[in-house]
Amino acid sequence: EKRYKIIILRHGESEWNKSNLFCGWVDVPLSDKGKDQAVSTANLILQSKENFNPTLVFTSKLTRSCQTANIILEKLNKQYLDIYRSWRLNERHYGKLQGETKSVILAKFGKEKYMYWRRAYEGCPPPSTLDDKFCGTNDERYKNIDLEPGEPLPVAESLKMVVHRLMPYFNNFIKPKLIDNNTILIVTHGSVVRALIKEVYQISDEDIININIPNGIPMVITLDENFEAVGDYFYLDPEIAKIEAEKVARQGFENHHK
Ligand code: DG2
Repeated sequence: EKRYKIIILRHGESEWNKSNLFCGWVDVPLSDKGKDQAVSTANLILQSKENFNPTLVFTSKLTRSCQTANIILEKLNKQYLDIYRSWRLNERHYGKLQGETKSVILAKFGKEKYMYWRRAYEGCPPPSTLDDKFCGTNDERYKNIDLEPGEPLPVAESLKMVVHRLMPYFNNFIKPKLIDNNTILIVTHGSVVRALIKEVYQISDEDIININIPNGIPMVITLDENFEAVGDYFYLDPEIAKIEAEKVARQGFENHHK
């Protein structure tokens, strides 16, 4: 039978992942470690027994995702592949938290609120404003983009809001492309990976809270010809993915003065 493969990943470590800042729509580049992670990502794809052959690429409009995809394609010797970039694959807009240090927000608002904003399905951070220097939305790359009539660009989003802006793009744009391109590569962000697997695997609002996405480790989603999930998703390096996902979960809680 026909099987479609989606190789999806969160970009490599960004400068702000490294310094534990809420990033969202702020356009921060990869750290040196993030660039190395992108090379490792490509090696995982090349070394996989499944002989993955991605023929089309999707990224967000944010530099850290574009950079990661470019490095992967260079390593795969596939720099000629077409790339589609959409704001619908952008990280969740983190509202007023963008530019703030995670441990500071945790100390100021407490664990419950901090984890609600980071991980609850309906947890929406306080909104930013278009004149905030860290808002990110008011940038030329978001002029003339695909918006439904009356659909505003976000100034704060919950994971649920990401699902709502992502799924029309996945269903109406990505799925038809899967028919001609058996295997695609999507380089995106933590919240977008969570949003997509929540929908594809019908993960409950409670269970999605505990899912953290590591930087730069490819995850494989297999769909049948009706775009239904076949088996579970898996990481190409499950051991490292588990260790790194636990670190993401602990972000903000670690003691920096040790
Ligand atoms: C991180 C996720 O997004 O932060 O916006 O700070 O995937 O673009 O690095 P990404 C951010 P957490 O939700 O894990 O705190």
